[in-house]
Amino acid sequence: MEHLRRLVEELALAGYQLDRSAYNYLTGMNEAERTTFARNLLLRIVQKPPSDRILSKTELLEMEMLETSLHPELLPSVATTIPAKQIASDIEVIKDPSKEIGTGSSIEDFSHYFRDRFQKQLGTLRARIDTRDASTIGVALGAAQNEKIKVVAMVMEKRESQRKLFLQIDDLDDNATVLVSPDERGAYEVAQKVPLDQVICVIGVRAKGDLIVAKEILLPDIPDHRPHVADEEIWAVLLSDLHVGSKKFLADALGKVIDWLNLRIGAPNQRFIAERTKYVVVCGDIVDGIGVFPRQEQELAITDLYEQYREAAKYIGAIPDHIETVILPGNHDPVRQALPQPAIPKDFGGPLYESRSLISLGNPAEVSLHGVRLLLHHGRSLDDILSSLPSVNFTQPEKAMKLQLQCRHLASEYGNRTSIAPQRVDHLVIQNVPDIFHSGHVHVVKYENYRGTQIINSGAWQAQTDYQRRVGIVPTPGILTAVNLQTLQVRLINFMES
Ligand code: D5M
Ligand code: FE
Ligand code: ZN
Repeated sequence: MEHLRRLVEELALAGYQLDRSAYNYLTGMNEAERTTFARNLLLRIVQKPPSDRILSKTELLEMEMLETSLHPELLPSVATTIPAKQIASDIEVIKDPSKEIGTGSSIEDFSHYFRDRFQKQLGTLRARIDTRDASTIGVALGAAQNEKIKVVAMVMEKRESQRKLFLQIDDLDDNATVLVSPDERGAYEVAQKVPLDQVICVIGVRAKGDLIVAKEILLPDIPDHRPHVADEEIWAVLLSDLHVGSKKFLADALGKVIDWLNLRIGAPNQRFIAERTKYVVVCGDIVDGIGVFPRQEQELAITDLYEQYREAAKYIGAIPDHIETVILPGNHDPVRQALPQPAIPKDFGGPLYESRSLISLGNPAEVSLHGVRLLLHHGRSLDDILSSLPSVNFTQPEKAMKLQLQCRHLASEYGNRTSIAPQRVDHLVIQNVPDIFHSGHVHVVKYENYRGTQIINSGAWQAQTDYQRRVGIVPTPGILTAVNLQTLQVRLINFMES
């Protein structure tokens, strides 16, 4: 009778009711017959909606005669089985900084940190055919004037003079000055966008003094690649920036997401995704927090951190049990601000942890879902990158994320608004090429495929804040991003619409 109840519910959602004759007709069937009948019935209703809202047995029989021609993707399932329940979860945590975070920040750690960053990025560049033979700055400066040279070094300083860019570079042993003229267009464009403290390869010629004239500048970059994909059709829902506790938190929209995941609402093609959703990943800013910026209390509906998590737990706890849920902290969650951040602690986040089983990771983290590798990062450093990238604005987080992939680093510049804790190792280097790179923070939904990696910024569930209005930031809240792990195709569902 469970199936019959679901059919009645689905019909009600579509605006139809069964009269007694129709109900009796259905209860007279056996379970298997009823399942098939129900599936076809819903399909026909989508295809050729009956004019009468109350369906009798006669109408059911008439509809049974109609041919169906819908695409199988649109099959509204009154499924006896929900695909995501049938498929076992396949999740592996590849990297979680939580376990490795030390106290850090001694002078020794600081030099260790940069040495580790340099070595890792040098390793990436050495793996490339075109940069394999790069030398040190010392060797390059020993070359004769006008001789061709190729060095790997870190950008320490950037300045502009008479339309030319000058990069001060350092390879931990020596330093040099690189002159980049706008006439070398490719090199100039890279020099413009390269963040400070980024490791690059400079190809050029030796000039006087400590000067190198650049012909080409290469970032470590990711190779054009074929991503890993899942064997079967399974979807992951990517969320971020819930900001529960803020006056601008969109409770109705997020409530609808939960209803949709529980198959209570949604058009057939949206339901199709919910039925195949095996993972929900929440990439930080779960709550709005307390004291994150001056006078934030004026923007809070819930002024107690624990209560904010208690409210958030109502949503997280209502995600169906068969969906694995991964959470990360953002800059509004109560963990240290410096990257890498540890997982949300149990003392504040208690209600979340009690609400369901969770995979709670630090920021940034890496997981594999059915073999698909995801790099997860809240995205605080996107502010720094977006404000310094020429001809890019805050509505283009995907462009900043693309630059992070090219730099193979999540926050190259040290000492800007994004604080970095100098650990002995640099957790922010992108060592593995991700198949999906997921961030939030900017509150603007955008996605783009870059060399086989699906870049996704998952927007927010908070309407425009007063701060954002003052500085002219227009977010795109209430739009959900879902990704098919078999194809890496992205689908957006707008939960602000009814
Ligand atoms: O950040 C959401 C977006 O808004 C992100 O692009 C930064 C920007 N933002 C929001 N509040 C501030 C303040 N007070 N200063 C600077 N930038 C801000 P979120 O992490 O959700 O606050
Ligand atoms: Fe946010
Ligand atoms: Zn944020």
